[in-house]
Amino acid sequence: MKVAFASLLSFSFLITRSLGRDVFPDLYEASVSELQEGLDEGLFTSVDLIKAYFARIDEVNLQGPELRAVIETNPSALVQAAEMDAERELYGKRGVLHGIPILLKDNIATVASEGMNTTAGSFSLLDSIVPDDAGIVKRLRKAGAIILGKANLSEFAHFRGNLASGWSGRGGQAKGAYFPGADPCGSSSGSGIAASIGLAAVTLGTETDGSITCPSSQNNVVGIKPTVGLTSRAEVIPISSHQDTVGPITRSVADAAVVLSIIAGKDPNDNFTLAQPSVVPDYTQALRKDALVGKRIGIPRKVFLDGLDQPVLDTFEAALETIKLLGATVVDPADIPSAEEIVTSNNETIVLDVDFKIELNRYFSGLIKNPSGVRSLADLIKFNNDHPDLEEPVNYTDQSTQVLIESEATTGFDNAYFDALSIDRELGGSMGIDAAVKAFDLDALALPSQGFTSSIAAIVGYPIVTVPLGFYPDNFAIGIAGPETVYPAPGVPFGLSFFASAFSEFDLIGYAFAYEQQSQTRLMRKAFPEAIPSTQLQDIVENRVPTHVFKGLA
Ligand SMILES: *[C@@H]1O[C@H](CO)[C@@H](O)[C@H](O)[C@H]1NC(C)=O
Ligand SMILES: *[C@@H]1O[C@H](CO)[C@@H](O)[C@H](O)[C@H]1NC(C)=O
Ligand SMILES: *[C@@H]1O[C@H](CO)[C@@H](O)[C@H](O)[C@H]1NC(C)=O
Ligand SMILES: *[C@@H]1O[C@H](CO)[C@@H](O)[C@H](O)[C@H]1NC(C)=O
Ligand SMILES: CC(=O)N[C@H]1CO[C@H](CO)[C@@H](O)[C@@H]1O
Repeated sequence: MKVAFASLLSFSFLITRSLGRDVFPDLYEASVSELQEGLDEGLFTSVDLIKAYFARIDEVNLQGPELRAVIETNPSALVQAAEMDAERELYGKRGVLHGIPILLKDNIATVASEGMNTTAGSFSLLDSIVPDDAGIVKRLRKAGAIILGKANLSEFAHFRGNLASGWSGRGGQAKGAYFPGADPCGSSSGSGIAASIGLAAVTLGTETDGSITCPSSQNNVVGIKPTVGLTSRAEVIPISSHQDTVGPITRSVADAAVVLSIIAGKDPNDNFTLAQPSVVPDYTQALRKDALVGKRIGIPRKVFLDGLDQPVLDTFEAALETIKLLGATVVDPADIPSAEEIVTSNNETIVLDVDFKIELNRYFSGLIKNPSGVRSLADLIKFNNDHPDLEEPVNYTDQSTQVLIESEATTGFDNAYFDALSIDRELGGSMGIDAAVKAFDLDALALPSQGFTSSIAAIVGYPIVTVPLGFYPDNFAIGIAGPETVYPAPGVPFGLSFFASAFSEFDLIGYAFAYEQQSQTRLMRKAFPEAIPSTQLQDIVENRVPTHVFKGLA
C-alpha cells in the first residue's frame, strides 16, 4: 500500500496532498531506516528533510522553551541536500546515510568555506579557520550524510571550571526537553537534546569522561562512547588524546550502530586509531533481540550504586530482571577491585590537565586564522578574563576559571604525569574492568549511567553503550543544578550503561539492543508539550513549490 502510493508521488504533487499524516515518519522518533525508506520511495527529499529540521530547530531553540540545543545551522545544507537528491536519482544511494542530516557537537571541525564555525562554544574561536574537516566528518560526507549544524555544549567540553552543564558563551544555557529548565548534562548537551525531540536525524557527541554517556542518559536517548582510538579525533577540539572519543547520540541503538559503522576506522591524522582491529565491524549485524542469551552480565555494586536516587536504584533492579528474562546470567555482585580508589583518585585530573594544555595549544597553533588572536591556553585565560560579558554566564561569581589555570600551570610530560597515566590504566583496567571481567567470567558489566560509571571506563579508554532506563517520578523533589537549570526533576530521564574492555562495541550494542527492544522505555514518557516541535515532513512536502507536477504524465 505504502509502496503503491509512493510510486504515484513522482507523478503528481496533488496526490501528495491527499496522503494522510501517518504516511510520513513522525520526526520526533523517525529512525534512519524509516527516513531512508521515505527517500527511496520518493515520499520526500533530503531538501525536505533539511527544511523540516530547520523549522523544528526554529520552533524550540530560541523560541518557546528556548532549549538552545543548536548553536548554528549549516547555510550550505540545502544546496548539499539538493546535490544528494540529484545523485540519488541518477546513480542510486551511496549507503544508509545518503542524504541523512546529522548534527555535530561544536568541537568537531568543519571547513569554514561551508559557512559554519567550530568553537567549542567559545567566542575565542569565533570565525577561526580550521585547516580541514575533522576525520569523522570526512567519513560522514563520503557516506553522503549532510551536516545540519552544530550543537551547543558545555564550553570546551566542560573543561572550563565551575560552569553549569550545557552552558557556553556562544550558545547560552542549553536545557533538556523533559522538564522546563532541566539540566541537560554535558558536555554533549545539545546533541542529546536535539536527538531527544527530533531536531536532527542523528547527532554526534564527544566524551572524555561522561560527556556522551551522561547527556544521553539525561535526555532519554542512546549513546555510544567508543573505545579511545576507534573513531578519529583529528580536528576535534581536544581535552586529552588518552580519553577523548567521538560517538553517536541517537534515539535508538539501531541508529547508533549505523552511525558508528560509518565513523569508526583508522585515520593517519590520529595515530591512536592505527591500533584498532584491522576490520571495522558492521555494527548493525549486532542488532539481535537474542544477543543476551547465555551471556554473563556483572553488577559492580560496591561504590558505584552509592548515593544514587531511589527511583534510579529501583528501576535498575527491575532492569536486572529484564536482563535475566532475556536469557543472561546476572552475576551480582561482581565488584571491581579498584572501586574505592577510583572515588578518591586524582590521577585522572593530573593526566587531563597536562594533556589539555599541550593539545589545546597545538590545536590553536594549527588554525589557519583566529581573529580573536587567541593562540594558546594562556591567551584563552586572558580572553575570558577580558570578556566577562561574553564568557561568563548570568550571576557567575567564580572568576578564577580554575581548571584552565590549573592546566596552564602544568609543565609537560613529567614523572608525575606518566605515573598518573599508568595508575589510571591499572585502576580502570587490570584492577578495574578487566579484573572484574576475568574474576567473574563476564561478557559485560551493567550500571546506571550516573555517578562514577563513566570514570572507570574513561581512565582506561574503554567503551560504554547507554540506553534509556527510566524517568524520575512526578512527585520527585526538584533540585537546583545551575543558575538557570534544575536537576533532578519530575520526568527527567536516566539511562542504563553496558560496558566492557577495549573494542567490545559489537557485543555491547547487541546487549543494549536486546534490552531496548524488550523494555521499550524511550516512548513511555515524552518531552513536555512546548518542547515538542510541531513541524512534520508533510508540512514541508505540502508547501513545496510543485516544480514536477506534470512529471510522468507526458
Ligand atoms: C561564524 O558565525 C558568525 C555568526 O555568529 C558568522 O557571521 C560567520 O560567518 C561564521 N564564520 C564561519 C567561518 O563560518
Ligand atoms: C602518536 O604520535 C605521538 C607523537 O608523534 C607519539 O608520542 C605517540 O606515542 C603516538 N601514539 C600512538 C598510540 O601511536
Ligand atoms: C593515584 O592513584 C593511586 C592508586 O590508587 C593513589 O595511591 C594515589 O594517591 C593517586 N594519586 C592522586 C594524586 O590522587
Ligand atoms: C541573578 O541574580 C539576581 C539577583 O540576585 C536574581 O534576581 C536573578 O534571578 C538571577 N538570575 C539568574 C538567572 O539566576
Ligand atoms: C540556530 C540558532 O538558533 N542559533 C542561535 C544560538 O544561540 C545564539 C546565541 O543566542 C544565537 O546567536 C544563534 O542564532
